[in-house]
Amino acid sequence: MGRLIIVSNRVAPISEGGPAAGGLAVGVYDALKETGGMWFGWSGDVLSSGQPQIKVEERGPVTFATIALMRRDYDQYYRGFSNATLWPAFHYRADLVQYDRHDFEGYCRVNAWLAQQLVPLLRDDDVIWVHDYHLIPFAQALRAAGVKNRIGFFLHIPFPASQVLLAVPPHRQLVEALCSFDLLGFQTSPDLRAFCDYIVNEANGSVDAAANGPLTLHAFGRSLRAAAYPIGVYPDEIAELAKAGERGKPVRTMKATLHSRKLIMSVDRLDYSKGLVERFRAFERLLEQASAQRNKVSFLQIAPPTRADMHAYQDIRLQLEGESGRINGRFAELDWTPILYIHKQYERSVLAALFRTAHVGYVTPLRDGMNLVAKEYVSAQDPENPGVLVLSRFAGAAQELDGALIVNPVDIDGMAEALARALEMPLAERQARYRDMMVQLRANNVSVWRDNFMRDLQGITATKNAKSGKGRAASSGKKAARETLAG
Ligand code: ADQ
Repeated sequence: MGRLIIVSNRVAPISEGGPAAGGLAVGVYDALKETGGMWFGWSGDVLSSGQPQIKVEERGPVTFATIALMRRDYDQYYRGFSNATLWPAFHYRADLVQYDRHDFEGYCRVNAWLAQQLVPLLRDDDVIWVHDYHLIPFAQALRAAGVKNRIGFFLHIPFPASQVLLAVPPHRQLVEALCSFDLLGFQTSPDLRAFCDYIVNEANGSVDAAANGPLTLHAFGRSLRAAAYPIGVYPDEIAELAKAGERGKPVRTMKATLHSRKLIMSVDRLDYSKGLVERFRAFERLLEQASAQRNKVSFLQIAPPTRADMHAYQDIRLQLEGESGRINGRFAELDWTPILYIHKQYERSVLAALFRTAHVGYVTPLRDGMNLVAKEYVSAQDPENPGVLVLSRFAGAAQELDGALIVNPVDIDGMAEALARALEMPLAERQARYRDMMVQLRANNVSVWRDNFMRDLQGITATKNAKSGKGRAASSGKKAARETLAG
């Protein structure tokens, strides 16, 4: 097999075990460090003048090839079309969608430019795996540059229902561009279904169901494959990190602060899709309605700011600071602050150890492609005395984690009830729910996610080359590892 070439907007400056607030960085790096290969993308630097140059660095089995963006490219491609248009639309926030046709032109221009930068680094047998919404036109651009390699795409965020996608003016160009990939991967079957719905009802295309393995789609004069590949974590590695950190300083400090109170814990990038305001209000409702919980429970919200130069993100930050101040002002006592709201990033080992200390993992996004925090929280628990996951039905993870208490993140009373139930849940029920979820997390870890996607991508070429038409090998049978439209 040729090298695996990962392409994503941001190539994270990851040092082993260090902080990496972003699910794509965590998942992709975990997947790539096992197989080795190259990771290509933006360095995170923005230049006001000069000419960006590719920087190639070897770190263990992984070669990092990064390049800076010019200021205008950053504004149009990253802040503009990717994060002011696609991000809100794909998270069902049509009310927040901002569209500027010049930003879309910039988005396409940067995709074409990045593709041209990658071409000289490619070998004929490389397999290219492109990640996320910043790079939807990337395969089209590589094909225009004559690249014939297999190219797959994985969407880390939700794929919206057609009626929501139509709010993005160049929706048709975007879906046509997606059809230049050989294989499309989505987080869940509802995302896959939404994409197929667009293909059939808006693009006049067709979908051939498969008994197992990816669907075959025909649209815009091309045939491609598509399936759901839910991203995972390494649950046993996280469990070890969490156990090792149990007696560490962060956990000791946290326990000293708690004074035997119970802990509800959330970790998110500070983003309006994560449902933080509703979450704070549901915690407030818990304190209002279950007065016995006052001074008996604290809520730790860790939320490092991201995209801080965008208005929508400044707004959510201000709103949350207002809410936490208001709720603390209302309920705090001399020896108790109900909400601890922290903006810092932490090392993965510290987060894992804190998760193990928390009686409730409180993960309630309004929409989320998957949500790795939900999976990390469960993985970090002590099997003898596990905590309870309270999880939004709109996180992709809710498709898999049946053992969680599933909530609707706009139902403040419902979430407050779920918190109360989680805080009081008997040990036997907590253990049973934890065991169920761990079976699922182990069966569908990051390697399974990567291997299933890569096998299907390789399988497409094998089928094409051999012209056998016999399709791909049978699946490994692991539940939810590859869901089809029927799944
Ligand atoms: P994100 O929106 O970033 O990811 P998520 O999946 O929860 O969301 O991943 C966040 C990651 O960053 C987790 O691994 C978490 O531990 C880490 N993290 C968050 N805050 C941190 C902090 N303060 N310090 C250190 N680490 C922190 C996108 C999609 C998701 C999808 C992932 C992966 O939006 O839906 O699950 O990609 O596909």
